[in-house]
Amino acid sequence: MALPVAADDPRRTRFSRALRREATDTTPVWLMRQAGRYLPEYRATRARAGSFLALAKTPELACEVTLQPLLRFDLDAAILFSDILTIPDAMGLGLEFAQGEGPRFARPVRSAADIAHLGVPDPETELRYVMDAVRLIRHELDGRVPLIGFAGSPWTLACYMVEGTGSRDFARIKAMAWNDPASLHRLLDVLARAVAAYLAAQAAAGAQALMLFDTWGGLLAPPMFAEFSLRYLDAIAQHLRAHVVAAVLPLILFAKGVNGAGQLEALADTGCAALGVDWSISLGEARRRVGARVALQGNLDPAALHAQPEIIEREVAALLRAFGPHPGHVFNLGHGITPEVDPESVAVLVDAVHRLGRRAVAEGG
Ligand code: 1CP
Repeated sequence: MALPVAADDPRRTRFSRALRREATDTTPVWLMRQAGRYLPEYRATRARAGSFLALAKTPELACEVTLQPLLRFDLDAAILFSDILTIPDAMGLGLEFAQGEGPRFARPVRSAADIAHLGVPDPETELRYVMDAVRLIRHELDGRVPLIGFAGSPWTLACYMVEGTGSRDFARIKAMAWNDPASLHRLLDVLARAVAAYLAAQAAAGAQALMLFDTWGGLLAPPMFAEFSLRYLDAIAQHLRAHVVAAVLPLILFAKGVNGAGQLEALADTGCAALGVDWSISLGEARRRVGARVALQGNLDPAALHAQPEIIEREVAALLRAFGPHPGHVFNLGHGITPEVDPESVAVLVDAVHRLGRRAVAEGG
């Protein structure tokens, strides 16, 4: 496999340096869901595995699909191939993915008694397949680019656990937030402990950056976001700072749809290294709001990958300009790549970021 690079290759460190807001030769780029259905080789490996879950639970295959986008594109980070729903699965909810549908739990969490039964899974036994995948990927990457480990936020995991499946509005958990907040807090508390242990174990297994996905944080109005999501993101960040290995790793918080009313500032106050930003706010405004305290990761509309190559380049240039000539930008989409994207468009995007990012960096200093 043609992955290893020379000891002084900037790709080894560009991403980590940008997260620490240090100068880089050009803007680093990786893409959420960079390993996934838009790649024919991913679809072939998944067919060989038999199902998405078999793929995620077999470390050799998870490693193979993690590396697939890196063999095609000049990306600056790898992200562990797994899913946020591994934790509720390990808690005993019975995760299934029906062909062509989203996730579904056989035993969703609906009552105080259901919540009382949940325990914190031991990452090195019940989630051993994830840790084995992290170790194997690190070995195969051989230092070419850093590996990102990740987990879902307690709120986002609870959304799926209470609803039992994906949803547009997750009405059941919102009803619980109003009608039985004490039970919901018990659920979020056990999830925060599980997520913290899981991320710390990924760090110990070799992950070099950690990312928390709060995909559904934006369903909550600001006071409820503070109470039911931010509070637990904060608890996890604090826990990781006390962990011998995780403490030195950059933590990226991505809370989709959460840009208003001081929320970005509050997320930065957790002490995280970087904020993932969706495309509903300009990077320039996000930066003005949080200052130089954290790096920013984002935030191209994923649908821009359906545009003509010249338009993709134009959008990349506009986004680099919006961030401005400062260190501390990791280029990404504002959410995951969709399955219909042409891989050629991803090549155009990655190339444009590196080419135009050099100029953006040079103008800065
Ligand atoms: O059919 C398939 O092959 C399954 C599609 C798929 C993939 C490629 C799922 C099912 N999960 C994944 C991988 C995955 N999931 C990664 C891998 C690393 C990467 O390349 O980025 C990551 C980071 C996730 C995280 C994830 N899973 C999130 C948070 C990020 C986000 O996209 O908002 C969420 C909400 C999930 C749940 C989930 N898993 C899979 C699907 C289709 C969904 C979404 C369901 C819904 O619409 O609610």
